[in-house]
Amino acid sequence: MYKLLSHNDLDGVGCGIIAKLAFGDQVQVRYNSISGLNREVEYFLENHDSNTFLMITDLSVNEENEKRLEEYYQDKGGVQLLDHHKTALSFNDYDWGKVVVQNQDGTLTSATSLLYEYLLSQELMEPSNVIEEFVELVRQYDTWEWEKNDNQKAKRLNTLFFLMSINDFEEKMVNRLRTSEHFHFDEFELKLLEMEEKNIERYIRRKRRELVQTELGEHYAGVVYAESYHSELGNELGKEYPHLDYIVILNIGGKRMGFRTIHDGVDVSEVAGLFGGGGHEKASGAILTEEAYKQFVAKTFVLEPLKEDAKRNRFNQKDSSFGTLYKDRSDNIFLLYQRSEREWAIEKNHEDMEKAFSSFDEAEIFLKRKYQAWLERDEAFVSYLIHEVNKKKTESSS
Ligand SMILES: [Mn+2]
Repeated sequence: MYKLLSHNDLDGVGCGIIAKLAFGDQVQVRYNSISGLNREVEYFLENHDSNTFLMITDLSVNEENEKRLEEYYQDKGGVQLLDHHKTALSFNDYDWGKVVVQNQDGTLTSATSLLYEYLLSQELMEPSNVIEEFVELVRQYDTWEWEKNDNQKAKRLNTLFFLMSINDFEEKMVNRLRTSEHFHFDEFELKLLEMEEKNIERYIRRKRRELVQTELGEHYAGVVYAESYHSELGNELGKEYPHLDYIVILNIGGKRMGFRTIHDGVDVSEVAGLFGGGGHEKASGAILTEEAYKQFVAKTFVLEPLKEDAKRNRFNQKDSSFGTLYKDRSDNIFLLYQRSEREWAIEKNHEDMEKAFSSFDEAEIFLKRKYQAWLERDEAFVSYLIHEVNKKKTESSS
């Protein structure tokens, strides 16, 4: 017999699906939250029968269970831990631990891809096209490579995962991977996905107007309250407000918070670490402690949300040769323009700010961080220009 303890997200459940394909009813699978795993491991160690081989995927155990598993292994117990989180790399010190973050070719790994390769290498499973396709979709979703590759199928797989119970999803996928040549969604699922995607779009549009800006250490963060669609939300808000280093998503009811960044230079697993959490460079999480509550909830409660840049402008465009007009909540008006070949400057209320920037983006980041300014609409830009022209006329005629 096998027992698999895995994470309760798509990648974790992907492991359960692969295990069921390999072992059928010879495997018992339990999906856990990050905090639930240790209880399950303790239960196993106290109640197992020695013929059961324990596998742990996409999660790692606490220090106490780490020691107990090592004793169990030394005592001839069968155990294998497979993970791809860089915070778990120290488990490679054990014979029963295998943590790989990156493949030889530089692509990132996922727990599902590691388990599939492991089972193939142990000859516990036969290679198959459709399973390989499924594993690759899960891997691309879990590592966010799908975004770079615009792999909508990978994204949709995760959307579908959240639309049904874990058991239904697992059963459906096991059947599909057993019987199909290639991985596909059926007609009903496609309809569901379409509806859900519209739903997510509306949700994100609403949340975009609720984002507040705060500073923590050297970083600028956007804070938003949300219970669903954390990945999509973190990604969309990050792109909408690129001057923010990362997005904090607060789930007050669940007393949890998630951190997401779209920037390569920012490591949100470090930010989560400040509050006792962890995760990946681009996505991490932690429990909403009292300290975090003060930082992200109490401190930001009085703030007004960021205003979105005007959309669909024809004239007031970023990095235009006429300059670009911004406004802030105190009615300050900023004109960002290119002063010389390598220099951008800002006029605040028609006065030079006596600051130079080496690019348009650098100047805009300054404006947005310091003043939370937004791109004005065309009408305001046009009247600003007319005002400037008239002023010059009056100056030259007097
Ligand atoms: Mn994973």
